[in-house]
Amino acid sequence: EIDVPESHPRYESLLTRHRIEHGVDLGITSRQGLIAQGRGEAYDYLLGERTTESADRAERAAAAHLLRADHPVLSVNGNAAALVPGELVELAAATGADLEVNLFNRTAERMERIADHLREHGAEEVKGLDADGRIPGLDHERAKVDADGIGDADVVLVPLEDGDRAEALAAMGKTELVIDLNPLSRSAQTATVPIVDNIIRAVPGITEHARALTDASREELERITEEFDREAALSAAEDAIRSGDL
Ligand code: PTJ
Repeated sequence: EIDVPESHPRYESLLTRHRIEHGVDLGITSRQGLIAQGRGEAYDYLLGERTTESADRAERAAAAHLLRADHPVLSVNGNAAALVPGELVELAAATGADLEVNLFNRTAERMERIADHLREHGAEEVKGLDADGRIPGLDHERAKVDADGIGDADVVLVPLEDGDRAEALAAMGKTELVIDLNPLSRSAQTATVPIVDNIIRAVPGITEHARALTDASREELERITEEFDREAALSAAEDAIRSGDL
């Protein structure tokens, strides 16, 4: 593991970097994933490397959507798999969601390695390898999904998504929960629930809310999802960045 004292002011950030680097070494994370992480870190720094109150509300709304869904699916790419594999397995268990590997830079080898990595972290079933469904309006590789996975889902959690695919999934009428530290990114802008938080904190945050809401009535879950204000969440994130109030 990594030799950084926990008291180091940038401990979490250094640990995260190490996980991403390790992900590249394991053939899970793409080299572009390193660049994406750097971009995310810059926003996280500006947000004070914390879950804002507004992001916490978004995490609660995301949990309510997952619990309400007929068929929720958590989409997993190379960065998510390297950073929060066990946490994604826990969220899937807490909400009854499927896990599906869906890659921007898709290769058969990375698909297999990510699926294995999730299984090593406790996943029973991992979707994405059949690739017998398609997202309309996208070029070939990124469009591949499982017909009985994302293809059939009504609610999809897409962490660190690229804008085109986020838009195409939204165009299919799916409820999209997006984790992205950049509130101005197209994926955050098109999401039903934009969660502007580091995936490292966001996934355990959604799980915690899902556990607290396990016994909530259908009406209560509906109220939470309906009361969520996506525009307010996006402007709160932008305000937090601009205020420089670290
Ligand atoms: O594994 P693959 O092949 O599917 O590729 C995945 C990446 C992430 C490389 C690919 O989807 C990509 O290039 O994404 P982008 O366009 O760089 O977008 C990534 C977004 O995620 C950016 O807006 C970043 O700010 C954000 N981001 C990066 N790291 C984190 C993050 N958001 C939350 N938590 C992070 N740790």
